[in-house]
Amino acid sequence: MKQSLLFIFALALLTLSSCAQQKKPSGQTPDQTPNVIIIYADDLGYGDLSCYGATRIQTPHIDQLAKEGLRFTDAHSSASTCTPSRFSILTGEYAFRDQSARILPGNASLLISLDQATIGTVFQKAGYQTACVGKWHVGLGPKGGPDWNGEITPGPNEVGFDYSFIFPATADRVPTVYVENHRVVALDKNDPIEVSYQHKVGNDPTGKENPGLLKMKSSHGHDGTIVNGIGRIGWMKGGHLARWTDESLANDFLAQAQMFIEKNAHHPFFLYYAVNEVHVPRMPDTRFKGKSKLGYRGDVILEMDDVVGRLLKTLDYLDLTKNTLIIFTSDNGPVLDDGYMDGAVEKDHGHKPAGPFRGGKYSLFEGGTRMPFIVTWPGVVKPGVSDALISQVDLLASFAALTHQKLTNRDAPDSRDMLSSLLGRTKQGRSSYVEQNNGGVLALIKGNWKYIEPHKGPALLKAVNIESGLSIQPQLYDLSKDTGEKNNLAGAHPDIVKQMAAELKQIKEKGHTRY
Ligand code: NG6
Ligand code: CA
Repeated sequence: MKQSLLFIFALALLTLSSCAQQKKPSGQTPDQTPNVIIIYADDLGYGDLSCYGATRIQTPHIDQLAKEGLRFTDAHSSASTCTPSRFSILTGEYAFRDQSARILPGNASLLISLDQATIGTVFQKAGYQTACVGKWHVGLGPKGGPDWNGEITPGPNEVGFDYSFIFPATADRVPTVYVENHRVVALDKNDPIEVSYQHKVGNDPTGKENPGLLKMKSSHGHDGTIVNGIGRIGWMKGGHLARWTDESLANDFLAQAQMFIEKNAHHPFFLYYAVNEVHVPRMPDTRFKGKSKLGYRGDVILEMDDVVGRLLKTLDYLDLTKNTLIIFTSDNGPVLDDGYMDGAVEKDHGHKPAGPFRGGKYSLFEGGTRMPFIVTWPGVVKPGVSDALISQVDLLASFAALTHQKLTNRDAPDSRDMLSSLLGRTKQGRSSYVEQNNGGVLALIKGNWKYIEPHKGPALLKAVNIESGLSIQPQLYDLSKDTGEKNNLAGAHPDIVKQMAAELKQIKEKGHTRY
């Protein structure tokens, strides 16, 4: 009798604990494993949001996130261009370790190895449903590139995402199509897609031959196939029904993000939501054209703020806000003229897209990698501002910690568990970290010091009018006194230069920094 009572008691306990494990995240108390959303903007600078000091533009929805969450002032992407930054945020590995992790053409093969941990696989192992919606730009398909007319694999679904709705590279690169899981959306077998970055394919007009057909002229490059009145990089043939309309990009991605959230309202989810804004070609939804008075660049910032607001509303509506951790950040610094005449330069009206920092996209100066970075998790993350030094490369290990997982030495070689900093439990950040430009030239930040390794190259990137941060002399800046990186102290502190150069060399040779 006693024994059977004990048995029933044990059974009840077991049932209770398994119920607790299966409990739905919706409406939970906030200390349990949350849903996680990364909103990853494109080319959005530190100074582009009103919560980061912009006065010429107002971003009320993102400001609301900043008001309710933790706003970081010293958070970084790992690179000042897209592909390496995205590679790092996804894999927790510094992208300079892979020579091919540079701005990729639209037909490049998948950069991420199938046995590599990603932020997606971390959440999958924790039992989450995962999705990637938006810009991808880390390659698709096997060596030689993807088969646009068949199964496109491997891609996001093979590296940690249960669902994906993406465009392959950038909005200015062919093919200008959506890929849902393994297929081009609205593919027409009678109009097969062909893509080339070497030579013209097909008979569609190009920006070079038919500039009269353009609704937005290019300032440099972008003279390949014209899609939706805009010249692209590269040439494409076919897929006419599948080609997107730039004006709908923000809405289309938002709709997919919302559907994924809705579908998983009663199941833990992770959403990597990589919005297209504010990358070129900037062609906002008609509701936003002219709204900012800063040209289309300002208009797409407003549009991005609007879609963020609508995403937050969806979470509210589904009663998920309380148990959702959101990170809002960007992949690299800002640029005004990135190859199209869209009014960004003429109408900047004193707006400072990189805030107080020098340089921007493509640059090794802080403007290239110092990012807006906001974390919200109501009831857990206390509102405030944090000066902790963190890098996007840390998200993988931090998410592993959030979901109580151990990483092996094969995983995420440069990702550090910064969960306490991200949640505001400490103001302490990393002691050092590495950032790079698109060509893999490196800078090391350690304490107050920033060292940029010597490298040949133009000081000014003329086409985009951005200082590259390159010099054949070593550069050393004291960021605690000189955020603008104006005063090169390398000559005054040869010992520090030597030490930092040696450390950088060791970081390169060792192949990892987490262990
Ligand atoms: C450059 C493009 C630029 C942009 C960038 C990638 C030209 C002249 N410039 O080569 O428009 O597409 O690549 O941007 O073609 S990123 O944000 O994806 O890194
Ligand atoms: Ca970018």
